[in-house]
Order: sequence, then structure tokens, then C-alpha cells
Amino acid sequence: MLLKALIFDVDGTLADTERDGHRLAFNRAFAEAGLDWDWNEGLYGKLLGVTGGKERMFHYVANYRPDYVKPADFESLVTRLHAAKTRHYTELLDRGVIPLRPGVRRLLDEARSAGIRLAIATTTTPANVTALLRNSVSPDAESWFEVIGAGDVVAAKKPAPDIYHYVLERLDLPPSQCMAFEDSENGLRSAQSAGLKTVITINDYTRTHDFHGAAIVLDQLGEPGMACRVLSGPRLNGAEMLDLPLIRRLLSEP
Ligand code: XBP
Ligand code: MG
Repeated sequence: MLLKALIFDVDGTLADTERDGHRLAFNRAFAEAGLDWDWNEGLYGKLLGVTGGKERMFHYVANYRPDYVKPADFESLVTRLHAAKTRHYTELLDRGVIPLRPGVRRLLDEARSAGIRLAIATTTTPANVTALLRNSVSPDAESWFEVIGAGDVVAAKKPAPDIYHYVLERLDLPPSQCMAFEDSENGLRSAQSAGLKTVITINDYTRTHDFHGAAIVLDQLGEPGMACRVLSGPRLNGAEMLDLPLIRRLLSEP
């Protein structure tokens, strides 16, 4: 049996955290600091092209705010803003506002029962992963994941493959024995560059991305009573959801 582990992205894949989670938290941090930066839903979609919150803020100022006069300690301002943003984001999650995407809990449970190992590969800050797992999966969900690769543990964020290399190394598995789960083009490129096959579940921010090379592109993973739709890739022959037998099939296809 080839399949040994499932490696999940977090934002947009486990849950739709961006529009009503990260975006709101950024805006709260900006307002708290007295800045007139306001990331509306449309602008945020463009800013998501840059992964990582600090990197996203640098990109915003460089590309959208030629009027903004940077203070001498701009880098430390961004660090402080990011810490405040993480505080706002984890507070939002502690209030339980972000549910898991359909089929995520079902697949996690199936994998755990079958002894398939679980891991996370994300650009987001570790505290954000912990808050989502505890609040939206289960209070002990952190312990379900053998490796949690997150944030600044690698120098280059997605689309670079570094975070997947980091996770594979710690799992001590070759990419051929794992399936990655992503929602975005940057995520797919990252996983692909590390040699991983990748399942994509799209969301409103990523539905127009280029998912060339994905093992399959779905609207969501599917659960009983909520069949998933294949947007590109092999047919599921009437199956309602992506389960372990189908993941094994995708992994063994050339
Ligand atoms: C997620 C991100 C993250 C979050 C913000 O990308 O880009 O930057 O939006 O996280 P992916 P931080 O799903 O591809 O990992 O503010 O904690 O950096
Ligand atoms: Mg993502």
C-alpha cells in the first residue's frame, strides 16, 4: 500500500479562514494602530497572491500605497502589526466563527482510523493553526498531526517547496507516499515542486487559479448528503466524496 500520509494546507483548505478571519484581523490591527489601511474583500483577493501576513503588508505598501510615508522603523512596525493581527485572528477563532470545510472532518477521521499519518504544511503563523485545530476540529486535534510545518520555520514561503520539504523530512517519507491538499495556485506549485501529488478544493478566492498538474480539482471534499463535484481530473464514477480508496487511486495513477 503506497499511501502513508495526508499533508494539509490550512487557510482555504481546512477552513475558509481568509475573508472573514485573516482579512478582518488585519483590518482590526490596522485600525488599532491608527492606520487608514482597509483591505476590502476584492483587494484582499489580489493581496492573497502574496503568502504570509508580513510579506503581504510589505507588498501592499509597495504596490498600493505610494502616498504612505514609511517610518524609519517600518520593519518593526510590520512585525508589531503582525503580532496584533495574530491576536485578533486567534480571538476570532476562539469565538468559534470559522467552521471546517465540508468533508474535512470526515477525511481526518477516516485517515486516523486507517492509521494514515497526518501533517500540516502552511505559511500561516503556528498560533493560528493551533487556534483553528482546537476550536474547529477538536480540543486535542493538535496531537492528531504528527508534523505541523507553519510560518517562519522556513525562509521561503509558498510557492517555494520549502515547507513541504520540511514536513516530508520530518515524516521521513518520500513524496510518492503522501497526498497534499491545497486550495490555491501558490499552494499547488509549492507541493508540486516538492514532488507531491495534490488534491485541490477551490474556494471563492481561488476558483480562477491555474491548477494545471493537480491530481484532481474539486469544489469540496464531499460528505454524506453533500456530494463533491469534479472540476477537473479523473471521474469519481458516482462517488460522493473523496475517500481513502480514491486517494490511493489518484496516487497510483501516472
Ligand atoms: C495562507 C496565507 C497566510 C494567511 C496569513 O496561505 O497566505 O499568509 O493569509 O497568515 P496558504 P499570517 O494557505 O497557502 O498557506 O498572517 O499568519 O502570516
Ligand atoms: Mg491555502
